[in-house]
Amino acid sequence: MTTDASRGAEAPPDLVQLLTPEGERVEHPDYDIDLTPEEVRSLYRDLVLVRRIDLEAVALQRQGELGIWASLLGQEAAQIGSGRALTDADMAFPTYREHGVAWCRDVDPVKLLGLFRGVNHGGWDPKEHNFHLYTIVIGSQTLHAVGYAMGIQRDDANAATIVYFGDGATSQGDVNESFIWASVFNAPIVFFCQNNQWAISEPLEKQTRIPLYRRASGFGFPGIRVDGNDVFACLAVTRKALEAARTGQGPTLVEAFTYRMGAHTTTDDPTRYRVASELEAWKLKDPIERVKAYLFKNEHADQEFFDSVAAEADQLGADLRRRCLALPDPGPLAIFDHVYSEPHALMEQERAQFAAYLEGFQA
Ligand SMILES: Cc1ncc(C[n+]2csc(CCOP(=O)(O)OP(=O)(O)O)c2C)c(N)n1
Ligand SMILES: [Mg+2]
Repeated sequence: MTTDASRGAEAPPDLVQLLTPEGERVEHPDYDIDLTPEEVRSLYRDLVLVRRIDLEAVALQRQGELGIWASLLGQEAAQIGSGRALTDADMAFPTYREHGVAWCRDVDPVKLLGLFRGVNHGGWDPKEHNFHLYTIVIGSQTLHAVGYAMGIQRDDANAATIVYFGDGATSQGDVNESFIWASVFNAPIVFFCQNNQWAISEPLEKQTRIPLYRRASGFGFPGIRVDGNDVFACLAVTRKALEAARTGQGPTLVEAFTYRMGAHTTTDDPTRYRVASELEAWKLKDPIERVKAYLFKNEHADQEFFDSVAAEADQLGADLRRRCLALPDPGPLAIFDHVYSEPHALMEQERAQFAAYLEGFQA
């Protein structure tokens, strides 16, 4: 079966791109962006550091220090571009792979590791960062996000909501229901779909016969496909969609066309279901290399800059490792914390019962 949502090296024609894989800047009539050299260097630094966090986490899992890890390798630009488009007042709802967005929301990466190490039950305070907890139940966060968006709409807040989900999630009922609610209530939300071409071992053509962004028109709001490996384009497109949401123009579906370069998680082996040439073709579209090429070509950064970012990444990796290994195991009663935001009679009762049970071992 063929599909126009090609997974290969060919870029689909309807893709918003502002920076080619070779690092050439291109103009787009609807998506203008004016970035200073310093802003581009800052985006480059973000991309490199989140890739390093991810690499260190994969290594920690391989050494038995994390239970599992869902790698973002290849999706850095989609996450940094969209994450840097958010204002402090905006609210983001992630899946389980949005480590780059977490970075943009100032969530300490060791908190992500704690979750995957199984030493905490949530990770961070969503209110503190305007970044919701990771969600494993595919697509369910889209409904939470629409509810939140309808809330800020009623509060008349100058804010928008963004919700992240994958290509596979678009087949879930929850996601389609959330599209309907957002559409008919004109909710201030951006649906940010990272189409990384795979849902574990299921390829994109098992989810859709048409490009995913075109689904939006059936629900009554705009859809746009952006080069998910182009941090400039992801920033520009998300910024515009968030601004539309904030100014009463309702939802937008952004399909970030990208590729999951690693395994689905560390428990998966993609060599069993996809061919090596596909990965090789996508390596040529690496989201970091094109920004590096752009900075070099335009003499916006010298070798000293690239060396200093690499050194910072090494230091971050080492620091994360040290802090991960030092994370304390929680006491068994911690499982009852934060279940509800306020004291709850049933929780108190269950906590007391479990405490009494544990005391039985201490004779
Ligand atoms: C409701 C539900 N069904 C099935 C699963 C098992 N599952 C975990 S990840 C995944 C694939 C998700 O693919 P996609 O939405 O493309 O996101 P990606 O992992 O590629 O980022 C599935 C089926 C789940 N977690 N929740
Ligand atoms: Mg996917």
